Amino acid sequence: MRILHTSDWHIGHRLYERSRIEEHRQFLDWLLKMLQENAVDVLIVSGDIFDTALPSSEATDLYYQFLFRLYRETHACAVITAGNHDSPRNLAAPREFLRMGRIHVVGLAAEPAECVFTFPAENPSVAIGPVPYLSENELSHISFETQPERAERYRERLKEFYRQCVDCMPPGIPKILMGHLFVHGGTVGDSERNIQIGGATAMRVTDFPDDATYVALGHLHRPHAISGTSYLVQYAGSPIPLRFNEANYSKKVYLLDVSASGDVGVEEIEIPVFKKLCTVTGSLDEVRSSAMSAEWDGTYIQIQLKLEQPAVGISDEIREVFHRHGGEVLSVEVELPVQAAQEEIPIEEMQQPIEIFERFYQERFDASPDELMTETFNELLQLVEE
Ligand SMILES: [Mn+2]
Repeated sequence: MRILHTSDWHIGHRLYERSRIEEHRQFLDWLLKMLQENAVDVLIVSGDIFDTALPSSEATDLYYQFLFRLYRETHACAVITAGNHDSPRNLAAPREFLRMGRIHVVGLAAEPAECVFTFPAENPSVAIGPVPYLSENELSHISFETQPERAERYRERLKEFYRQCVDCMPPGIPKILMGHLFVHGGTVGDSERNIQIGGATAMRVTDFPDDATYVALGHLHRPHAISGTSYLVQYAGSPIPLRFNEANYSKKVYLLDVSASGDVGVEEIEIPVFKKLCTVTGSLDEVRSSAMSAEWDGTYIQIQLKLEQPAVGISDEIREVFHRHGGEVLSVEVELPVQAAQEEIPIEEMQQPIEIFERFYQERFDASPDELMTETFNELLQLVEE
């Protein structure tokens, strides 16, 4: 059984007001070719199909055109879940209709049994558990519950949900679970909205059932695996960089070869770069000279400019010089010298949270925290530790 795992398409995304629709169009064309060339049986997309809950007609059109071509030009089925960016109701609204085209969409899931699909229809050789993003807001309200208690309750609920989902699957066949959530140990960028790192919306990798075969995650935008289980648990990442700092690693999809006995072969397929994103850092002279010394055709550029003092009109000048060389500057960030030199202390050298707090306070407010402040911090710390 060949399964292709991808996630976090974020169709309709804009970067500094620039539409990314052409990049998404090229990605989906490329994906279709991959599905054909590799004779993929099931495409799984682990959430964040769209960038917003109410995507534009252009974004919606591109998505449904892709699904139509998937149906007509490949023999693949698809399993698609909602992520935290999607409206689960809107995404799943046409599900009965899409089912006729071998496309299964799960938006909201009240019951684990709703998250079980088997392929092929006759004589299934793999079960897929498309668990969508489950909002913490769906937890019933408990008065006087602390945030850590709530986070723990959420985690228990997810764990139980996955357990029951696997229990609903036919025995003896490989079990592929999907999820759109933060798993402890994951590498976080800055474009994944609405995750409370290390707090709520987080699971431990060992919370997934022992008898899973593979966990196909979405939510974090860098493709990477989380260690700690006997089977693979990995994020596919977003197919296009959603921020400049996502442009310095390759984007991927995972092609899985799942044998009847549950062995999983994984091939990482690198996604081509459809639009170059580049960050240029340096002094004004350095930035000017890099504008002139390279080919910038069609590149989106972010400038991190180091200045000795504020300078008026500098960003227009920089935009202009890159523009003359074919590049488009989307953002100019100016970095000015800070008053006091801030030496960096490696985190591992600071044993006590209170030391870190005092240091932070000193740097931020140029004074030591008073007794009340220190006391409050300690109280807070104790709460967190409990
Ligand atoms: Mn995402």
